[in-house]
Amino acid sequence: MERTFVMIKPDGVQRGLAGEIISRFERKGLKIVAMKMLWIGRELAEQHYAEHKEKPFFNALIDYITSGPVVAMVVEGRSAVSVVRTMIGKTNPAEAAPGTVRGDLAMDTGRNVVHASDSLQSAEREISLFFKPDEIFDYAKVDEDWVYE
Ligand code: YYY
Ligand code: MG
Repeated sequence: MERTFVMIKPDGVQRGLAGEIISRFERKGLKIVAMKMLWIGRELAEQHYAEHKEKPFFNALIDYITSGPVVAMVVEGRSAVSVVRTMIGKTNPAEAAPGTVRGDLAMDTGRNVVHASDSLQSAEREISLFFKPDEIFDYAKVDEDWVYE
């Protein structure tokens, strides 16, 4: 099983979409193994988006992601990194397919409601930025035999 990092961004929280987005992952059969609401400071935001430090949109991105509370999660499942990336859709919501979170719920790249790790390596890095090991739970879910053969 893989673990990936998912975050409902400030616009997702402000627009009351947290439940809708969490529901999609639950209904898919993914397991939420950690979750919390937090208000990210600039330092954590800059670490999280370190790969984009030199990009023209970096400052706006940091302003946006620190503009209100977010909901951070660790989501577990078979091929969870790629499954969740497929479910959230392309970075630009105008190009994201219908049926994806961004395709259904957003309009603008700078307000694309959700983050998910883009590789196993990013997932490990991002999970450790946001969660201590004892905030991530190992537990059996009753429907596991009905989700996986
Ligand atoms: O992983 P993902 O969120 O789909 O896109 P990234 O290329 O990692 O960019 C992170 C974040 O930066 C994106 O969700 C919105 C913002 N952004 C932007 O504002 N303008 C761009 N041209 C590209 C990305
Ligand atoms: Mg990314």
